[in-house]
Amino acid sequence: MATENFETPNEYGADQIQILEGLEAVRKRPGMYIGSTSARGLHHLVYEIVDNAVDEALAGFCENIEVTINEDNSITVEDDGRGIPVGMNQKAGKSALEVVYTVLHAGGKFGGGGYKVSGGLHGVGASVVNALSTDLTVEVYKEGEIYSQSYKIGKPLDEVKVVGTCDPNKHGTKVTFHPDPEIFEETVYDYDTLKQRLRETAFLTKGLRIALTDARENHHHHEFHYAGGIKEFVTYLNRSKEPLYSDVIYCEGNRDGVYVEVAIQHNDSYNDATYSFVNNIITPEGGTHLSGFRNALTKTFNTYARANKMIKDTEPALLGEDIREGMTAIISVKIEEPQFEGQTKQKLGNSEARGAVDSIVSEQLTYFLEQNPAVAKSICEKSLLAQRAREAARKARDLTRRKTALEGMSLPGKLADCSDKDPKNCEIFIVEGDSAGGSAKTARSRATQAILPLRGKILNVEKARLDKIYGNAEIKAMITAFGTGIHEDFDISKLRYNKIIIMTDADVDGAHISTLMLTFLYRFMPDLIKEGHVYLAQPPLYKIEKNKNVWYAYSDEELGKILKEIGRDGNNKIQRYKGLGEMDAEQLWETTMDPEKRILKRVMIDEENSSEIDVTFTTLMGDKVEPRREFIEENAKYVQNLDI
Ligand code: 0RA
Repeated sequence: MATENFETPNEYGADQIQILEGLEAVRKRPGMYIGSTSARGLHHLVYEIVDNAVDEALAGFCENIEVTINEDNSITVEDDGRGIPVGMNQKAGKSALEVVYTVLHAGGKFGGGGYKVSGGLHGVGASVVNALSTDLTVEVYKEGEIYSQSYKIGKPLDEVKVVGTCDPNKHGTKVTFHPDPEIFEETVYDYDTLKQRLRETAFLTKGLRIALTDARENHHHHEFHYAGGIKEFVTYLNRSKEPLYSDVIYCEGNRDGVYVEVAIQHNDSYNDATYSFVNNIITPEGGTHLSGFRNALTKTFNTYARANKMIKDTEPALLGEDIREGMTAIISVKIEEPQFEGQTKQKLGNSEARGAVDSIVSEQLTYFLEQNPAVAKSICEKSLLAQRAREAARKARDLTRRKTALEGMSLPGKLADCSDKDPKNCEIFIVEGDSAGGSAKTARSRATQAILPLRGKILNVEKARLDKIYGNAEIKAMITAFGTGIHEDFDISKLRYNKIIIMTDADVDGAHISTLMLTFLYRFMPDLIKEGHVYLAQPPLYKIEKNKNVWYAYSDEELGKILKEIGRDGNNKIQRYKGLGEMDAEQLWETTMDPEKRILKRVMIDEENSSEIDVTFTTLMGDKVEPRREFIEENAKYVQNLDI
């Protein structure tokens, strides 16, 4: 079975052959083990190793984890846990350390209850990381001695040996690995990506200190340590919003083998920002823990509001969504054997989690509301306002529904639709301003390109309730043009255009309008973004003319490059475009709309970072000035380049 990568040295027994087959399977299908071989998979290697150390922290033996991006883009993770066992594993006939690093799924299955919890594929990935690294070295500090073993592409170079001595009080594990460039499309680590994930891990593991250092030229360093755990997570998520009350509501308990933690704080926005986790892994599709939480929340607030005469007997109950309006919450459960369900395995299935979260939250939230009547009152009042707004929105929506039924789904008057009726071929440009809209209508390829001009700034949906949103003309025009409906009516199969292209001026106002558009799409039709239908057009920043030749530059670097090539002298006239309106129809077509020549940026959502995305939108759209400035500096983050 030997291949190029796994030449078997002499005297390999059946055990070893199995191990090599295991590791070879990992190299053949890396995606099955770490999701992908893109930048995301590259970063997953770090999470696999860190998660092992976090498991040691959850077991109560590790307080510090240090992650370093080394100068050569290798990674070092050191923890101060008990150290991976180095003694002989009887069954395998070799050191337990070697088993952990060479046998697929070895983690947690040895050491007699060493691991209490472990998340699905997580916490067992040391051998996977090893198989996908050109070089890996692990050191274990125990009782004054340093044990070590090194590997190449997962294959041990020698036995586990003592390689030196250390302070007898020192204990822990240190791993350094070099991701294999033959496996990964990208081998340069992104500091901010690791920073965000490690911060989240620290929030979810209260008391644990995680340090991140970048030893490459920029020398960044951050430390994350939250004694309050998810309580501080909620404060952090609400950092650019106005909290409705100062306390963070916190519930914690153990039931039926499920450890439950919940933190809640309402703010002045209208969105539900609830994030659920199982064993520190985010569950974007929720599951039993989330439904237990929602049930407890709805029941407890209705009981309280009725008991305190805030809702009369004859009045309807609050719905869950009323209570969740403007609520930030974290649900974190730890379970020994989590079962993940759904197509993407992102939904918790364990039924005991539903009951555990429901009963712990019901009991402790009831107590909290009794002890904090002022907080209880402010949440109930906000929920009652939400209930009224919901009723008004329903009426507004029923009205438009009835209208469209009568009028046969008439398209907005300002829309210049395309003639091709197959959505696969079609795209719609949402254009800022009537004048640019006019040029775009002249320029477009009539068969496949539709144009919808919008007047001025569109409504900021972060700051408006549903009834107002449904009444807004620009928003109604977009909803009818796209054809999908929104929220619970949303149906992507009705989408009338394969590409929705936002085309705004290349200036601050244009960026603001794009963000308002994206906010609307993210809040009301997130699947359009998730499924990759939303793009940003890239108009050029400069036009360069010389001797009747014309060049366009889309960035300052490109301008420099063009000028260098054609020679900078008195004969070129450089024009800086301030807006789309400065281009005539032909120029707009050539530079921005022609599918053969244009550049589009596709807007993407990183599901694993959804809590950060939510903050991004509220930061930009919220009232506080300082966080907004920071965002604008960083704003390329959620937009990925796509050249067409
Ligand atoms: C099982 C048992 C023991 C330690 C560990 C696991 C352990 C695993 C990892 C993975 C990364 N860091 C770790 N630190 C500890 C206890 C071993 C003993 O008491 O000798």
